[in-house]
Amino acid sequence: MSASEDIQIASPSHDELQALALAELEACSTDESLEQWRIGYLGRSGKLTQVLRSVGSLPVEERKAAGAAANQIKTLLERSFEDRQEELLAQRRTGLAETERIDVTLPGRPVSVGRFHPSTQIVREICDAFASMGFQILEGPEVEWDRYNFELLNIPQDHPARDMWDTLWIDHVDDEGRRPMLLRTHTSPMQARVMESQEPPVRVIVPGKCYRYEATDATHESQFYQIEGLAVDEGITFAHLKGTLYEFARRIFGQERRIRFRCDYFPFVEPGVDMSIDCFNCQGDGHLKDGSGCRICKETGWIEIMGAGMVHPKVLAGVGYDPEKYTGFAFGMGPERIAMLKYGIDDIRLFYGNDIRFLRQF
Ligand code: FA5
Repeated sequence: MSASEDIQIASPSHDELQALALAELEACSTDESLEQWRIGYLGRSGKLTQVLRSVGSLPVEERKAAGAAANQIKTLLERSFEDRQEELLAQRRTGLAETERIDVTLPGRPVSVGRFHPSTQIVREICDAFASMGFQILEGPEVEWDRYNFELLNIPQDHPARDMWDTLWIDHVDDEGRRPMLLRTHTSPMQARVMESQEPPVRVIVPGKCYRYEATDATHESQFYQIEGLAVDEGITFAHLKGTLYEFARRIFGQERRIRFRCDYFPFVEPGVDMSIDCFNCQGDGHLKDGSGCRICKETGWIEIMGAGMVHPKVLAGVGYDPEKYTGFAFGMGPERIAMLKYGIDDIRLFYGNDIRFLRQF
């Protein structure tokens, strides 16, 4: 094919080339196809570039018109190419605005934040109440010696009172064939530890885990918290114990609470008592307004919350305090039981059941 046959600038074949180029351009819908189109028409060996190149080989009289016509097409195609590029970009932006649209009016997704375990919360609440009355907060070992858990608390070897605490013993035997270590069954061993390490006046609160070899039920766990209280000084009387626990009960259960002490037996206190508060659910009546029996206090009007008493002189003497000079009071309570009363929880096993639905409520 000769150059003049090939290049017919003003001829219909160039109109066709232009029409074909524009139609193909219109069909390009991706960056890749657009680039292919550009290479195919405007690239170094593109169809239009070839046309332009061949203008030089035309007869002189045709060259000017042919060159002008080819340049016109080139300008048109270049502009069309840019327009199409813009169009595709705009389309993509509109698509993005649709697919990645943010509805600022939607309510936010709740962020799940951690919180303290209900046992920790109630332990802290109780400790705060005593701290504000001037008690110092201390902690002690959970693996304990028989000596502190029992002996120094006036519970010698083979004393029947040991049966009050079903004990988990550590598998270690001493020279006399006895097992001297255990998981503490109460926080009372800290009474002896504190008194051994400091002189009166003593005023401490000891929160901590305790363990008992016990079948679990709605009110008993084999691991649970206790909070111990101890105050020793010259002239401490039972009235101080009553006043302190009265104040505590009112802070935790409300200003209207009444308290009741009844005789109870613990080898390390004399006299020993259990303390109850009047039931906040039925206001001490045993029955609710609709006449139904109160479940919380089992219709008695009273709820037992702790053991307490005046520190036994033998315990004071055992740690080197002079029982003629010093007196003291002590008490021990189960914070989970207190949380159960306060929040109407009917099974203590929920505390260690790891059910997130329960834990989230606190
Ligand atoms: C004692 O452990 C004494 N050390 C308390 C004490 C201290 C008396 C100082 C006098 C002076 P008791 O075994 O009753 O007492 O336990 C005290 C509290 O711990 C109970 O009132 C109860 O709230 C809690 N508790 C006892 N056993 C369990 C258990 N298995 N599960 C959950 N809480 C328990």
